[in-house]
Amino acid sequence: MACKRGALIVLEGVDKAGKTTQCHKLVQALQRSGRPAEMMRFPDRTTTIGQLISAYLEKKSDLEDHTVHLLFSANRWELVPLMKKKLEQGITLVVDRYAFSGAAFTSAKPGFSLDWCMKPDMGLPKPDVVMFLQLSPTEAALRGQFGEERYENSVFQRAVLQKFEQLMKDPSVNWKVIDASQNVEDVHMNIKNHSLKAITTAESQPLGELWQ
Ligand code: 2DT
Repeated sequence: MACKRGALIVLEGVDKAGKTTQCHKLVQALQRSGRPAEMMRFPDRTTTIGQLISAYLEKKSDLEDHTVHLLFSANRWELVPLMKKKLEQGITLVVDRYAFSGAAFTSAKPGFSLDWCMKPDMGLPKPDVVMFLQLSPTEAALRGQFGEERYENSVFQRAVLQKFEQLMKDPSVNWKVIDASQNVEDVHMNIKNHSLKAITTAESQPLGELWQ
């Protein structure tokens, strides 16, 4: 019998919501319970495309806005064969940001429609669940200063949050909103419960295609 596929689990949210911490905790918890799981993150700054993106985010280079949007998308597409292979091997992938960050961040810039921003990512492997770690801009600010990278300022983050809210209205995606203002362990339990359900569902369902 072919092995059951792993689940594609995505964590999204504005800066400081705790995505990376929660991704690590989830992978550890799944592994400890005997479920194969690995973490991925986008942008994946290790590839050639990822290095161009990283230089842009660190403000070491400037890139035209459409161009960088397409690079973020290309950075996901270049990893699709690896993602599919791992999922087919029964490995659950826990992903820190995905196409939703892509669409939300670029469409928060002037002159970009959400529709245009979603197009390059249409057909990507569809997550079995997308958990949005919700934190108000006021609470995010209480968690400390923003860093020095591009996009790390409260005005832009508010615009990004509005775009995420628009994306979450799409019923074709299995969104779960997580209250990220709770303590780390409570957030973790919440995320783990949704993930276990997604893993069970994924076992009997083929991987879908995003936004189509
Ligand atoms: P972190 O590496 O700290 O998560 O920051 N971004 C991300 C985009 O603009 N488009 C995308 O497609 C993705 C995945 C969000 C990465 C920064 O890059 C932004 C914050």
